Amino acid sequence: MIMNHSDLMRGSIERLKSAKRPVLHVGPDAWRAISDVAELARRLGAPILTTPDAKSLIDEDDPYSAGVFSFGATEYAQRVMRQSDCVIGIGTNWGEFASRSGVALGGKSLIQLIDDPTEVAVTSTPEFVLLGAIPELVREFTKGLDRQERTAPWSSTLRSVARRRPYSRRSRGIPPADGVLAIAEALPERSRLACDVCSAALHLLAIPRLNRQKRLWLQIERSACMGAAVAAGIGLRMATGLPTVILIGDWGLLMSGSSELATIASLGIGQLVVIVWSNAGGALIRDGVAAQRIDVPSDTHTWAIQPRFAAMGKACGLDAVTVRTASSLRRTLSTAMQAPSPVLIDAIVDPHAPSPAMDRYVHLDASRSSE
Ligand SMILES: Cc1ncc(C[n+]2csc(CCOP(=O)(O)OP(=O)(O)O)c2C)c(N)n1
Repeated sequence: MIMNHSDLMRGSIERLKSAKRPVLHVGPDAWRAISDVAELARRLGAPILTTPDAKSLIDEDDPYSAGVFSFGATEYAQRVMRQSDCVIGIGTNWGEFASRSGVALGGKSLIQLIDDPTEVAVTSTPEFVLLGAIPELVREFTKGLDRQERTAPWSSTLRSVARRRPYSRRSRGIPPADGVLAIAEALPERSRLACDVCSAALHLLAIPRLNRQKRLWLQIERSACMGAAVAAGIGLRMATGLPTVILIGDWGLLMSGSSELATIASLGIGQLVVIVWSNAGGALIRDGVAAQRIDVPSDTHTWAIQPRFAAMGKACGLDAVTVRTASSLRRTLSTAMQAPSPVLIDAIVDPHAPSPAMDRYVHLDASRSSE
C-alpha cells in the first residue's frame, strides 16, 4: 500500500502514543533540530540517545540525555535501548555503529525521520519512514501528541551513578579512560574537539562531558578515515574562532596526519593543540585481533620503537611537549589552549590498557557478547 505523508505521520504518531518506553535516537543529520528534539523528548518522557558522530549535539548534563548508542555505549545507554519498545531515529541511517548492524533494534517499533532518501535504514526495517526537513518533521510529531510535558524520562530509574575514579599513577603510561577525562575537563567552556578514528574515541564516547558549546567532531559512522581529524581540526579552529583540540592516534598521525603539522606551524594559529595518543601503535587493531582470536604477529599492530612525537612536532616548527600522567595532560592542555601559537602534546598512553570492546567485536564474536 502506498501512503502519503499525512497518513504516515498519523500512523506513526498513533504508534508513538501507544509506546510505553519510547526512545529518541539522534544522528548527525538532526543538527538543525536539537531544540525541537528536546521538546519532543519532554512531551514523550523519552530519553535521548545519540549515535557516535552526533555525540555532543545533546547536552550530556541534560536529564533527558542517555548518552551514545551504539559504538561506545555505556551500561546505562545499553539498558535504555534494551528496554525501549519504540525507537524514533532522527537524522540517522542506523548503520553498523549506530545500531549494531540493526541487531540492537530487533523486536522494536521503528520510526525513522530523515531528510535524504539514501539514508533509509538497510540494517533493519522501520515501520514508518518520514522524509522531509527534520526540524519540521519533529515539530509535527510534537504537535500531534496530546501528552503533557514530563519532568523526567521513563529511563531515570535505570541510571546508576557513575563513580569518578581518581587518576591512576601506574607507570606504563596514562590509563586511556583517565586521559580522555583529563582532555574533556581541560577543554574551555566554548571549544571544539576533533577526534580521529582511534581507541581514544571509544573512551571518549562513554564519558558524559560534552555539549553544543564543547563540541565533538567525529566521523566513525561514515568514512572512518584515519588522519582526517587533523584537517578537520584546522578547519574548525579557523571557521569557529574557538580554541580547538585535535586528538589523534600515533599510527593515524604517521599515516596521514603528519603532513598537516607543517601546515599548522606555518599557519601559526594559537589556541590549537594536537594531542598524539601515543600507545605504541594501533590499539583498535591490537584489541580487535585479540577479541576475534586472530593470530597475527604483534609487529603488525605494535611498534618496538616508539616515535618521539614531541621531537617531530618541534622539527615541524611547533611548540611540543611529552606528558606521562593524566594530571599533567590536563594541566598542559589547559595552558596550551591559551597559547598564542600551536602546540603538540605527545601523550604517552598505556599500550596494555584494553579498549572497550563495543560493537565491532561484539557482533563479530557473539559468544563474548554481553547483549
Ligand atoms: C585510512 C585508514 N586506514 C586504515 C584504517 C583501519 N584502522 C582503523 S583504526 C586503525 C589503527 C589506529 O591506530 P592509532 O591511530 O594509533 O590509534 P589507536 O587505535 O592506537 O588508539 C586502523 C589501521 C582506517 N580506519 N583508515
